[in-house]
Amino acid sequence: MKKGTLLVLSALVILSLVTVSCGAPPLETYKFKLAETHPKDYPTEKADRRFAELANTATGGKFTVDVYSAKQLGEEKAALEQVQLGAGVVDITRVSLSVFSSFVKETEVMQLPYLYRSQEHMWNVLNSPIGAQMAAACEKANFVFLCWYESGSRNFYTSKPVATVADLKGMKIRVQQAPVMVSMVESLGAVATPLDFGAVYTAIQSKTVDGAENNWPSYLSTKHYEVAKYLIVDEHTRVPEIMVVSKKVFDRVPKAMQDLIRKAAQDSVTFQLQQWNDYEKVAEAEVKKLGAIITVPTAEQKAAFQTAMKPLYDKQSPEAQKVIAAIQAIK
Ligand code: GTR
Repeated sequence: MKKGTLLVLSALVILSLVTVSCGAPPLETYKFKLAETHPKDYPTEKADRRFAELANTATGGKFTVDVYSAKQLGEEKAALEQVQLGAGVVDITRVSLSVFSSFVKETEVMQLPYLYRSQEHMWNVLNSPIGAQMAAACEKANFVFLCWYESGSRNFYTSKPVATVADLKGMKIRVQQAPVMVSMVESLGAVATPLDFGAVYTAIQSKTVDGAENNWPSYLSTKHYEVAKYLIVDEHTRVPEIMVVSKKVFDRVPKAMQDLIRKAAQDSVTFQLQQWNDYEKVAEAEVKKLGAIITVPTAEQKAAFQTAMKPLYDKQSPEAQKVIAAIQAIK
């Protein structure tokens, strides 16, 4: 090798060593995919995007979340399976705790009918050590908890008029894929049909089922009011929404960045709650305008729903009974 060439090469080696030792730390960036079942601008979808924005800003652009709404990455159960697997198809998902509970048994208790006295009570529970206990339980199933979101209360709606518990007897009701939801509908003498969210409209239309149950915003966004226009405001459950990230994927993110991501998720909660409370009222008014026939049960009729669902509490394990008692004791 010529002397000149050798000199140039040595200079390049020295230069690169200087760059490595004195230069900026390696720029490592992460891009996660988030699966959301709801369409664009639904309160949870808006909150997913707020979380993505907050996390991106907090990490100086190093962490990006792409939100795939309207089940582009699959229905909730399938999305959870992917998150659990951690193969990079779905990294984060926002789902209903009902669907989630079949993956993390401890959380089942959090969706029992008439468990929370109000929205405020539910949030006091979620923000208490019980909420933290549920969040920690996710890790055993390869999920890392990010945050809870609001989802209001759920009512039954059917293609035939329903005013009392007795009217539901023998009716086929779609439920989320969750054992507690199946037992709940069975406790009313109805037949539970677990189905994916996206299959419900056609199932009612084709008379595979006689009805379903959900909150006001989902009743509107899915247009279920078109095929099941009788809604009874029995408010049987308050089921929190949950956002989780794949443990396998999240473990690859540096600890300091993980903390910023968790904080960003927490910081999106107030925004989601506000969006929810506003949209819930809009949705209720809208479905009424669009022809839904709403029955508000008397206190006595509503109590009959509660009484019919009581056996579900007795069926709970001793550990779940303890959680129920602790929840009831929270103000
Ligand atoms: C909605 C919830 C969805 C989905 C749906 C269902 O209220 O936001 O995530 O679980 O209910 O009934 O499948």
